[in-house]
Amino acid sequence: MINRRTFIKTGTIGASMLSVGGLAGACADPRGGSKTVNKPIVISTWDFGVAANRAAWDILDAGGNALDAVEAGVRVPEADLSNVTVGKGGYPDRDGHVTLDACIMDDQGNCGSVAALEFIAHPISVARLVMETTPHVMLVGEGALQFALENGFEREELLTPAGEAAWKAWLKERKYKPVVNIENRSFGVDRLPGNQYNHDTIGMLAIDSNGNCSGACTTSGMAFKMRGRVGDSPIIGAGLYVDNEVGGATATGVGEEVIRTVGSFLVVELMRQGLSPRDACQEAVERIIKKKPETAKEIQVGFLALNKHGEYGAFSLQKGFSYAVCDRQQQDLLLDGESVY
Ligand code: SD4
Repeated sequence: MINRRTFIKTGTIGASMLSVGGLAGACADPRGGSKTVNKPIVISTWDFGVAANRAAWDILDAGGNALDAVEAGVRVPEADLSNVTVGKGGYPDRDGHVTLDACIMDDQGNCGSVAALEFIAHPISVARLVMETTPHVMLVGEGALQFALENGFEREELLTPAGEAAWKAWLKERKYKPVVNIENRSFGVDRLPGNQYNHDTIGMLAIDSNGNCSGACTTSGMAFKMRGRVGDSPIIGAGLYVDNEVGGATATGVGEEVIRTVGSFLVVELMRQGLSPRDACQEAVERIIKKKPETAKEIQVGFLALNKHGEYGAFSLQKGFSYAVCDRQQQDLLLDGESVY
């Protein structure tokens, strides 16, 4: 069954009606003709995407580029201590260590990534530095920390008293079972420490006024994961993928299933074949069900996509996957994507 709940907090139109922005330009349509481009635009996952989009929008609105916008945007939840699974304040792994994953990708196909990074509050900026100053794409663990410190990032404790309390509560039962939609504040789930199982990622995609697309993705991953566990979020093609000819996609939810299907790359390739962002996301979700039908009933995975025309869409396994949109027409739009269950 397809569920659709659409909350428009401000603004006028929903994703299905979207096509043009106030300062639209023309763009070659691979299927022939030319299509109006809705730009600039930024979209991101979950309720906290609204605040993150605002920071990105400030840059886009001033004519800045999409790469700067997505980095600035996702730094907002990274710095938000009330957010228990992105950046500082994120829940730790099962041994009490907060480890962060992030990646970033620009319109030239450049990308950078860090995984299992400790003691650095803004992994997205470290990922960008990996992209821009090293011959590599990905640094992990100790090496990523060393690189960050050598480049002037401050070493700080990321485990907050709230995170520690949640971890100690979790230790009593030691059960690893991610809760569906814990990210969605309007979904009636208490996000405070008593709520033991948490997962949460911000994925953000933007097109700037030059029509160029970039994306960023950052998370502390699944709460109480095994030490050393890395999810989809820092993996290019899984948690995030951008191809400036087509658009971009990002994922949230149980990363193991996203990695198995190379989800974000799949969404972008499906858009290349002509699918709308929403339909491409649906197809990627259905691929997960096809591979693991029983697991898929129990978990959440959501995809969010933006094509070169500035059209966007989302689809998830379970209902309740919210995403935020900001363009010339509406700055604080919060929508709920469709879902399978
Ligand atoms: C992970 N995909 O580490 C992340 C977690 C997440 O919403 O997105 N939660 O698997």
